[in-house]
Amino acid sequence: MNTFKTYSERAARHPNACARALFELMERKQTNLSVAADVTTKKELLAIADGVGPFICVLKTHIDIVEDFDQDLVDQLTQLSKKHDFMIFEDRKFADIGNTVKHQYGKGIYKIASWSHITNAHTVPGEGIIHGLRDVGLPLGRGLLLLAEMSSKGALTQGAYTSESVAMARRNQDFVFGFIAQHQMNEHDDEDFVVMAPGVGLDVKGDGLGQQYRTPDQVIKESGCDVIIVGRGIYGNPDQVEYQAKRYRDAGWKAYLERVQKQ
Ligand code: S5P
Repeated sequence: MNTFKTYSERAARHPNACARALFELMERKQTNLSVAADVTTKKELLAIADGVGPFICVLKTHIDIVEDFDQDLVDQLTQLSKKHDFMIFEDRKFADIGNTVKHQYGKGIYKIASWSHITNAHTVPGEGIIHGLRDVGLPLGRGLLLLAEMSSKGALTQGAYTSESVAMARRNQDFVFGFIAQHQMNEHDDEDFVVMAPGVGLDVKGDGLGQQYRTPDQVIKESGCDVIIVGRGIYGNPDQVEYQAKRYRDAGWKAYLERVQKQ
């Protein structure tokens, strides 16, 4: 099973360029940590990106919550991604018909496709959403994750919804390289979807607004996910951002090593 292979073994065999680049980066930096930097000012976002940069493989953004967004923010994030060697993932959660998401991805104020290596989409509108995003993203070498399972309590992303989402990914593997989910999704050896899992915390179980946390061990070792996405657990206390990033990086990497040693 691919779950028990190392990230570099998976990089060597992966048909999707975005997945290959991510696995190579993870092995090079020895990290499977993605930080969700959900802050509302440019200054805070850049400070977090620079502080956690050495410890992460992916910086996950919600660019539309930044009150003083401008092109300079994107330019500086891009420079930081080169300086620290991480990928940028704009967590846009597209959810409209193909024609609309094309514009949302490539145009408007944010021009997400021009700077974000990875983005994601809900599958609720059907496969046209993937085709619309692919028209814009594939020529730029971008990759897409589908939301197959959500971390929040009562999420409707289960059963047939999840399996249909996986089937959509299977039919679009040139652009779709994985999922936001809570478990690994591969059904056989020819399949190697990357799973990034949010809802990760070492100290608390929830946030009072439906979020549910599991530990890096549960996510990486027991559920076979590849990347842990951690937000408030890392930036929640501004004095401890780097300390917590190291702590989660170490916990995620240890869980991965233990998993691949089982093979
Ligand atoms: O199912 C999901 C999918 C996502 S992308 N649950 C989530 O929490 N997320 C995102 O992960 C969410 O938008 C936020 O940016 C991050 C979790 O943040 P935390 O502060 O709860 O760790």
